[in-house]
Amino acid sequence: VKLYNYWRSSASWRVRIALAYKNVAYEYVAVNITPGVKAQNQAEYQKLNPMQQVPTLVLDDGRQLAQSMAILEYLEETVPRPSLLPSDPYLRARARQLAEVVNAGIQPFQNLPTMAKIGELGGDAKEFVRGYIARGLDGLAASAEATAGTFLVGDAPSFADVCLVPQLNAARRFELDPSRWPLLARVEEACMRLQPFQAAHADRQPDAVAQGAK
Ligand SMILES: N[C@@H](CCC(=O)N[C@@H](CS)C(=O)NCC(=O)O)C(=O)O
Repeated sequence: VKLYNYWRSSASWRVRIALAYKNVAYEYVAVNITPGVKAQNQAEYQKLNPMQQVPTLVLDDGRQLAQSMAILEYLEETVPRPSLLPSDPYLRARARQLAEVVNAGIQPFQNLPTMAKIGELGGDAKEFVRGYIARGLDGLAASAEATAGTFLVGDAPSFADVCLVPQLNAARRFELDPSRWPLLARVEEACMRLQPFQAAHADRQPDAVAQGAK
């Protein structure tokens, strides 16, 4: 498979974690979404992903799949082991619940076009984003108390942790210190002890290195 993605994109990063966790080899195709380049808006890429966003997974037969949560579900169904969902149906739903707090409740507000629009309207985009991240992480931390073990839901990583790690990185970029949410900071540490989470880290991707990240 080929993963069209960008090193610092949190949605891309989720898919990289799942691919690494499930030991799926992939070709890394960098799409530079920085405001000065906007490679996601080029006609060629738009054919792959009409939403003009990363990530897009292109299967070996050429079919495409977008939306990181849909890609995670696809990988879970096609490569069930090791699993990124608990076996109990209620806990599976809780893992998805926590993932959606990030996917639906935070990330859309921190996306580049959203920030650009807030700026155009005369608002303080950074302050706007900071507010949504803090509100979302407050909710995430409180919700996770019911299920957390070593990870957000029990003692194995799930979709919830796959979404958490890139989101905490984004929080730092907006000058929010994750230590404000001790449970989330502790789970992030547990995740980062695992090789697949290390391999998927933004700073280790080829386009990050090329851009002289951080
Ligand atoms: N819900 C989508 C979000 C995709 C998304 O917002 N991607 C961002 C990067 S994290 C992007 O491509 N931003 C550039 C743009 O929207 O122009 C997913 O989970 O895949």
